[in-house]
Amino acid sequence: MAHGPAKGIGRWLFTTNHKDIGTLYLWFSFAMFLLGGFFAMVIRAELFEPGMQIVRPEFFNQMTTMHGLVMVFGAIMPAFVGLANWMIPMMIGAPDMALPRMNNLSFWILPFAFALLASTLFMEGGAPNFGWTFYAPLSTTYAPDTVNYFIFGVHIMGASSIMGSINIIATVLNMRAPGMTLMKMPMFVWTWLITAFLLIAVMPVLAGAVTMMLMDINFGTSFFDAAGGGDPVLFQHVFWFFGHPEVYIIILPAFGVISHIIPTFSRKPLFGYSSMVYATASIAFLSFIVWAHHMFMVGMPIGGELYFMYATMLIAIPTAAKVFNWVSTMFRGSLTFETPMLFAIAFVILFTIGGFTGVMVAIAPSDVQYHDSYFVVAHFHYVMVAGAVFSGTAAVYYWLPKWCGRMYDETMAKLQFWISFIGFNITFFPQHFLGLAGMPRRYADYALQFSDWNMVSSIGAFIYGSSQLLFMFIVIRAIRSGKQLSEPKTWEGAEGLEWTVATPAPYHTFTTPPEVK
Ligand code: CU1
Repeated sequence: MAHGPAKGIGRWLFTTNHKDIGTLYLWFSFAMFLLGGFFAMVIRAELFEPGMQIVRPEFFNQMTTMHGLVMVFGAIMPAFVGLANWMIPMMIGAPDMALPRMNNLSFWILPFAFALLASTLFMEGGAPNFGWTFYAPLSTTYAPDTVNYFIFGVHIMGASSIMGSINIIATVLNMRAPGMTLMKMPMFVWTWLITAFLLIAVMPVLAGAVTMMLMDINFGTSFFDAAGGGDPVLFQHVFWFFGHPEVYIIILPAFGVISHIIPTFSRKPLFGYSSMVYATASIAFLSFIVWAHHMFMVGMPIGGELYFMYATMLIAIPTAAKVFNWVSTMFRGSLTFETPMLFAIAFVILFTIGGFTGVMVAIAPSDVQYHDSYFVVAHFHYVMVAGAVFSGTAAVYYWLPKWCGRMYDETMAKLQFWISFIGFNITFFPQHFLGLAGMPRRYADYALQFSDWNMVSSIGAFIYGSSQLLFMFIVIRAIRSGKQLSEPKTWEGAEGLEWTVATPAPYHTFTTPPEVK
C-alpha cells in the first residue's frame, strides 16, 4: 500500500483527522437536515388546508415519524458531534481526539444506519408510521421488515454515539494542555463532557428498548404484549428513561455554543462561569429522574404524578440560572449584532419561551389538556428548532471563518437570520393557539375551525424552509470564494471588523498546541 496521505475520496474514507471528521459530521447532518426538512414540508403542505390533498393518511404518518427520527438522530445529534470534533481538541490544546480511528468508525457507520432507515420508505409495508417515540404495541405490530430494519438502524446509531462519547471523554480527561484545569475549560468543552456521560448512560437503555421490541416481534416474547403477560406501559417507561435525557443531550452542547458567542459579542467574559458548570451538571442529573412527565395520561398513581411534576419543575432553576448568566453577560457590555450574535440572542429569547411552555406541560393537571395536542408540538419545536438548530447555525457562522479561513457575506447572513427568525415564529407560534383550541397532533386532517392558523403555520414553514437553502448557499459560497482572512482566523481578529477583543475564552491561547513533555 502506498504511503502518504490518501487523496480524493480516500482522504475522507480513511481520515483520522478530527477536523476532517468534524467536517464529515457537519455535512452529513446538514444533508439529513434537508431531508428531514423536506418531510416537514410534505407535512405542512398536507395541513395547508383541511381535507386530504397530496398524501394518503398512512403516508402522512410515515412523514411525521421519519421527520422526527431524521431530525433528532440524523441532523441535530451529528451536527453537535461535528462541532465537538472540530472544536474540542483546539479548545483544550490537544493535537487530535484521543481515539482517532474509532472517531473515523463512529462517523462512517452513521450513513449505513440512515440508509437502513431510509430504505424502509421503499418497502412493502412502508416506512415506520408510529412516531419517533415508536410506542409498543403500535410499533411491534407494524410491518415486521420495516421495524427490523428500523431497530438495526437504531442500534448502529447508538453504537456510533457511544463511540463518539468515549472519544470525547477520553480526550477531555487525558489530553488537556498543561494548565488547562477542568474549571478553566471553555463552556463548550464542559457541556460536551457532561453530554457524553449522558449518552453513555442512556444509549444502552434505548438499545434495550429496541431489543425487547425485536424479541417481541421475532422470538415470541411478550415484554410489551399484555396478552402474554407483558405491559405496553413498560415500553413508555424504558423509552422515556432514554428519551428525556436525550432532550438534554441535544440542548446542552447548544448551551455551550451560546456561552461562547454571547461573551465575544458583548466584549465581556462569561458571567458566572462556575455556576454555568454546576447548572449544566445539575440539569444533567435531574434529566434522569423526570422521565414519566411524558406519561401523565397512562394512569399513574397520584403520588407518582406529583413527584414527576415537581421534579420536572426543578429543572427550571438551573436553566433559569443559565439564562440569567447570559443576560448578565450582555448587561453593560459593548454589544454588536453580527450574525452569530443575532442567532444567539434569538436562541435565548425563543428557548425561554419553550422553557415556559415546558413548565406549563409539566403541570400534571394542565397536561391532561395539553397532552397530544399541537401545544406540545409548538413547545418542543421552540426547544429543538429555536434551541438546537438556531445555536447550531450560530456556531457555523461563528466558527466557519476559523474552519476555512474565509468570511461569509455578512449582509446575506443577516438576511438569512431575519427570514428564519420570522419564518420560524410564523410556523410555530400559531401552533400554541391550535393546541389550546384542541387540535390533536399526528393527524393528516383537521376540523374546519383550525383552518386559518394552519394556513399561517404552513406559510411560515415554507419561509423557514427556504431560509435553510439560503443558508446552504451562503456557506458554500464562503467556502469556495469568500474573502480570505488574515491570521488569526477567528471572529476575534477577523479583518474588516473595526473592533478587537480582549479574548474572553481561554482557548484562544491554546490554538497552537504547546509542546508535550
Ligand atoms: Cu421530558
